[in-house]
Amino acid sequence: MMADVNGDGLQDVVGFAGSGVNVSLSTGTGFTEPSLWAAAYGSNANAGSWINGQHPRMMADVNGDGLQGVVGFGGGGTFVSIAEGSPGGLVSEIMTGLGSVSLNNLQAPH
Ligand SMILES: [Ca+2]
Repeated sequence: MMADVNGDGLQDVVGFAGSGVNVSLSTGTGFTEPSLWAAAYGSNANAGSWINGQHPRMMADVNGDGLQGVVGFGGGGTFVSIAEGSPGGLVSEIMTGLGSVSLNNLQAPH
């Protein structure tokens, strides 16, 4: 999907792969090589065993800072990661309500 994860006003490519969240930043004329921004929300066991069609994941600016982060709806609750604008910069946050989960359970959507 497309989302501005680094707040430069350019929509970046965000993919949920087996290993987790991969991002190709927009340069305005192209995109950077994809890099892993979070080893979570992926289909591999070590990325949480998220299943396409069962565990929706989307991009949203939940704290209004202009950076699109990840919101995932796993079986165990709602998971939110705030973008910090650089690779590795998807920081998990505990979301209250809608099924609160422990930070330690970020990678286990079930
Ligand atoms: Ca961007």
